[in-house]
Order: sequence, then C-alpha cells, then structure tokens
Amino acid sequence: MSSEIVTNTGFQEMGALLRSARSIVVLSHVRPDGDALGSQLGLALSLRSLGKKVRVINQDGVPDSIAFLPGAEFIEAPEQVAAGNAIDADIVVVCDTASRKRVGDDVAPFIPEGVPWLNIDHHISNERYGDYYYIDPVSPATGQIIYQFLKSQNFPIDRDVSENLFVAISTDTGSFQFPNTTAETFRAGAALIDQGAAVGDISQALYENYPLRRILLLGELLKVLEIGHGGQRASWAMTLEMAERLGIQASDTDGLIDHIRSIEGVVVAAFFQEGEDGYVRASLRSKDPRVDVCVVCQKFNGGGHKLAAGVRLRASLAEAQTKVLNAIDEALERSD
Ligand SMILES: [Mn+2]
Repeated sequence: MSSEIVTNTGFQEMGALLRSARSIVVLSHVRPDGDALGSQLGLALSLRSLGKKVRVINQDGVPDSIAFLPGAEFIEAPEQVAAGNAIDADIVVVCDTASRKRVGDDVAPFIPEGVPWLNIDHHISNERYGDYYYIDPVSPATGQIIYQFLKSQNFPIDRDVSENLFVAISTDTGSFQFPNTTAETFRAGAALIDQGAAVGDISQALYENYPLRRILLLGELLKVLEIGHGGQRASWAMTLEMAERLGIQASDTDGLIDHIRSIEGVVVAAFFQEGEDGYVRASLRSKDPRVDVCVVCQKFNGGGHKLAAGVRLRASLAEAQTKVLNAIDEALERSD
C-alpha cells in the first residue's frame, strides 16, 4: 500500500472553501477518541474565530475521559440537534473518519442534502468519499493535518485550538511514542505548546486520571491473557459480564491494549470486546510494519492503519476470537 497523500484537493483550495462558507458543520466518527474530538474542536474553534457559524456534531457526544477539551460544550449529540435546532450549512467537514458510514446512522439524517463534503483523515483505509478529500496516511493523527492546514492558511490557532490539537496528536501517537511519530509531529507539538497548550496539565488529564473501574478491568483481563504463535501474539477479551459488573463505559477501554502490545516478543496484540448489540469489537495492534493489521481487519470489513486497526464482527465471542486470531496467525506466518 502506498504511503503518499491521497487527495483531489489541497490546502489552498480547502482554505478557500472554508473562507467562502458562512455556515459550517464539523463531524467525526462514532465512539470518538482524542483525535476525533480534538480535530473536530480544534478546527471548529479556529473557524469560529474567523467569524463562521459552526456546528460540531458527534453521534456519541463527549466521553468523560476527554470532557476537559476546551469547547467540549459545543459538541451536540443527535438528540440535541433533533430538539428543533435544524442544521443549515454551506459545507460539511468530516475529520478522522474512514468511511461515510462511521459518521453514525443517527447523525446522517441531520446533514443537509446537496452540500459539499470535505473529508480530512489519516486512515489508509479511507474510502475517499466526499466531494473533496485529503488523506495523509503518513500523518500519525488527523490533528497534525489540521494543525498544518490551519497554519498554512493563517487561520487562528489560539490556546483552545492548540490544546485540542495537542490532545489529538498525543492520544493517536501514544504520547509521541508510536512509530508513526516523526520530527514533524514534534514540531507540531512544540508549536502548539508555543501557542498555549499546557502539556503537563493535558498529559495528566489524559494519562493520570483513569477511573478505578478501568484498573479493576485490567486486573480481570490479565487473568484471561492468552499468548499464541510462539509468543508473537497476545490477546484478551472483555465479556459482557465483566463490563456490566464493573460498569465499564465505552472510552474506559481505550489504550488498555498497549499493556499487551508492550510484552517482549509480542508482534500482534488483540483486544476483543463483547457488545450488547450482538457484535464483537476487535482492536488490533502490530509492532512490525511487515505484519499489517489493517489488512487483517479488512478481511472482515474493518480497517484503520497498518499498525493499529479494528473490526466489528457479528458473531459470538468465541467465534470472533477464532476467526481473527487465525487471520493474525496467517499474517504472522507470511512475515516469517
Ligand atoms: Mn486518528
């Protein structure tokens, strides 16, 4: 797979589109993470400073873990939009969202027809939807693309914009550690700190403020840890029973997979989560670019990045584990 920027536009044209718009809707994906909401809000607050009317909508609202993001109160869940506050927009911007469908079935009905879409993302599996798309799969975070875009257009980057974009980049790079982190990422981080992002406070809010239930879940997961493929594969699964007993919320599990990715000798880590909806969600991480977990997930209609991908399977937990773990083992086999 190529690692070139995939686009039918460029920062100049994107800047012109947004400058000429009066009213703008900014979206991202369901179950938003730090990069999704940080990118949405960073862009939206900058556009608001330019005098634009901006709506920020997310199907699942703001998870507690990132509710500290400046401007989080502007994010509307579909219920709020439905409460008689119809959307008028000249353009729709979608951040960090690999397919149109991941915007969410509850958001889609509120998006006005016949309005151009601008899709800004870094997922290699992005479906290139929208009238305009700018996909940079080398960028470790959509927040880094948004930063570069705002800077190129001299759009305002104040303290609130900086903090949102810093969170976006920090969370998608494992705090500037994952292999997708480049000198460009540190330059963007440094510039955002210059503009007012408080790195110590942000890092504490992100990484030293977990609810106790998350740590208790970690204890349960350690008991069901499975190592396979000669020590190259690690996996664990959260059952519905565990989630209910501990009161686990969607964002509580973000990043837990890093514990098993960090094991010596492990190349691929997998985290299975049994859902109430009859689906099993699998998150995969790879430490070796020759073992592409995006390709593994695409087998089951998921996607993401080479080293971090996910998929939802309609199956029992045991079935999902068998299917995905076999596919991982095949990928590991091919790389030997
Ligand atoms: Mn992202």
